[in-house]
Amino acid sequence: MAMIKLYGYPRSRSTRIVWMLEELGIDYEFIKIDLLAGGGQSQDYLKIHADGKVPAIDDGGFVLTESAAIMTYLGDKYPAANMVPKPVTKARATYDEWCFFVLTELEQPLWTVGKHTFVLPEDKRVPEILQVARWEFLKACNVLEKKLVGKPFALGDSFSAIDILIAHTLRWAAAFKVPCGSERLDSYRGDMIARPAFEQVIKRESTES
Ligand SMILES: N[C@@H](CCC(=O)N[C@@H](CS)C(=O)NCC(=O)O)C(=O)O
Repeated sequence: MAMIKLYGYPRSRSTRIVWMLEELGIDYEFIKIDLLAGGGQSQDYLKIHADGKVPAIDDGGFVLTESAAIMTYLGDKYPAANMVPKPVTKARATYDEWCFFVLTELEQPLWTVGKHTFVLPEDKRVPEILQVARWEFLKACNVLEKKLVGKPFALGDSFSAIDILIAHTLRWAAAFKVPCGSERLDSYRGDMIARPAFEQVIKRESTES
């Protein structure tokens, strides 16, 4: 069976997939798309990802993009690791709820801050948006804190792909110097990144840099 190919760039959203693959214990080929050197816009890579972004995977000819979709696909494909609840269950519906919450409520305002401070070309940045985006992020963090009350992990007692999605987003917030305003979320993030699989992520990404 062909090894899964992961198209990524260190410390980007492809880190979520590296983490997922390390938790699953699956061998994979990391193909670095050098975003800073314009690698995403090469004609070859645009055939894999129409917008030239990472992550993307190629699993024996099946190409998939979008970090949360890839994590869910991998969790379904390797169910023994219990990283994604079985399809057509209430647990899966709750998992989907978490995915959409993280991507649309938590990540979205944070990414707005990122885009308007260092990602977009300077002439496209709108500094006035930063204050409201930071406020929206804090509001989402407040909801996240409530959703985690009494639980070590998002889905309850066991670690799942959702924890990767959340911890990765909170780590970005710390790197972007956007406060989450919550000691609980700081300690949750610390607990998640203390996992041995995350140590592997750091090692793998440093060899690919
Ligand atoms: N919604 C996508 C977002 C992917 C995305 O924006 N990736 C960034 C890196 S974190 C990228 O490739 N940016 C390069 C570009 O915008 O050209 C996902 O979650 O996979």
